[in-house]
Parts: sequence; C-alpha cells; structure tokens
Amino acid sequence: MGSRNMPLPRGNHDSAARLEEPRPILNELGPLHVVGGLPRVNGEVDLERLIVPLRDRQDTIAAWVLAVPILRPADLPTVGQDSDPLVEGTRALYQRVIEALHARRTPDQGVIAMGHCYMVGSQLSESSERKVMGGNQHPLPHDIFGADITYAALGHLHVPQRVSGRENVRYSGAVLPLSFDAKAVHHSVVLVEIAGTQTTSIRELQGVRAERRAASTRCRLRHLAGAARSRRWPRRSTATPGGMRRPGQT
Ligand SMILES: [Mn+2]
Repeated sequence: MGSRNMPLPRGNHDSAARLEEPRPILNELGPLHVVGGLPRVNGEVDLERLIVPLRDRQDTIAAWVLAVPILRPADLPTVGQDSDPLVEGTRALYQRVIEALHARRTPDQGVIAMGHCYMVGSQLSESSERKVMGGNQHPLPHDIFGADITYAALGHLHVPQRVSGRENVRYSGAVLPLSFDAKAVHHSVVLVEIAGTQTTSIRELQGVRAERRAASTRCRLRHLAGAARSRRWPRRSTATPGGMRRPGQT
C-alpha cells in the first residue's frame, strides 16, 4: 500500500509514559503514530486517537487502523454482571472504537485492527512472555474481531500463528529469539496486501535474520563465578541446530 503512517500502540513491555513523552515530536517528524496508555479526554476514552488512517501512494485513505494498546482491567468499560468483565469489557471497548471508525470511513476502505492481547487457544512461549489480562485467565475469543475487520494484526505472543484457524487474525510473532525455547521458532514477518475491504495476499516471509542470537555456554559453575570476578568470560559455544545441550549432555 505504501502507506506513510505507522501506528505504534503500546505492548505490556513498554512504558506508557516513555512512549507518550516524545509523541508530539515523533508525530511531527515522522510517520509514527504512537499510542501509549489508553488516551482519555475528560475521563472519556479519546476514540479519535485510536483511529489512524492509512494512505496509499496517491495520498488517498485506503484503510483505517484501530491502534489499540495493551488494555488493563481499569481501561475497560463496565459490562453486565453475568459476563466476564475482562473479556466482554475488551469486546465492548473494541466495539466502541469500531463504531467510531465506521462513522468516518467509506464502505470501500479496509479496517485493520491491532491488539496486544492473549487469544483463546493460542500457543505460548512460557519462558519469555509475561502473563496479561488477569494472569492469562481471560483469553479473548477470536470473534472480538468480527466480519467487518479486514485483518487483525496482533502482538504479544512470540510464536507466529493464526488465531482459531482464521487467516486474517494473526500474531506475526517476534523477529528476535527472546528465550532459549524460541531458538526452534521460525522467525518471520507477515506481509498483508489488501484491496478495499478484502485481503488479497497474506504471506509469511521466512528467513528473517535477527542480529541478536541465542547462544549457549558450557562450563563448570565455579569457572563461571571465577570468570565473573576476573571479568573474563568463558568461551562461548553457539548451540547446535535442533536445540540446546542440557547440563551434562555433550
Ligand atoms: Mn507482550
């Protein structure tokens, strides 16, 4: 699409204040549209700041993005007592943003939802992901992103995956190995092309080369302690394909 805008909503590893502080400068200098904490005006959610137009090379608005940051329980609207307040509160908030977006868009413009969240049935990387939304006890169902969503670009989980088998609801995954169990993961990015309200192509681009790599170190503990004291580090050996050696393995 060649858009000049790049929405950047906050994940749970980011500081909302640190993202918000340079926001005016970033918005002025470049294409970044930063959303730190859930924006509010006079106590109400500032829906306008969560809606970002994507312009094509002709400078026409081709699609809109719901740039929703990681949501905390305090961000969510109150829902009926019979329903899960975190799941249905999240659904209600997305619904409000989508309704505000529909009031602005024309029927031929696509809708791309962003979210930093934990979805039902998704694959975790236990050692590198922090638990969100009540300790992962309130996974979100895929139908939070309904038929009026062209594509949902999700963050938080490090393994690239579709959600509930839907091609157009995905985690692109982390491009860096963030723990040793991520060494076996194929890091990738997802290239999505859309025309109007439909996706025309969704491709996982494999072979993303990260500069930072996981490496294993084999040595006796007393040597490691001695090296730390002398500031000399033991020789590092990169892990063999197929995983790390466990202690005692050769
Ligand atoms: Mn996260």
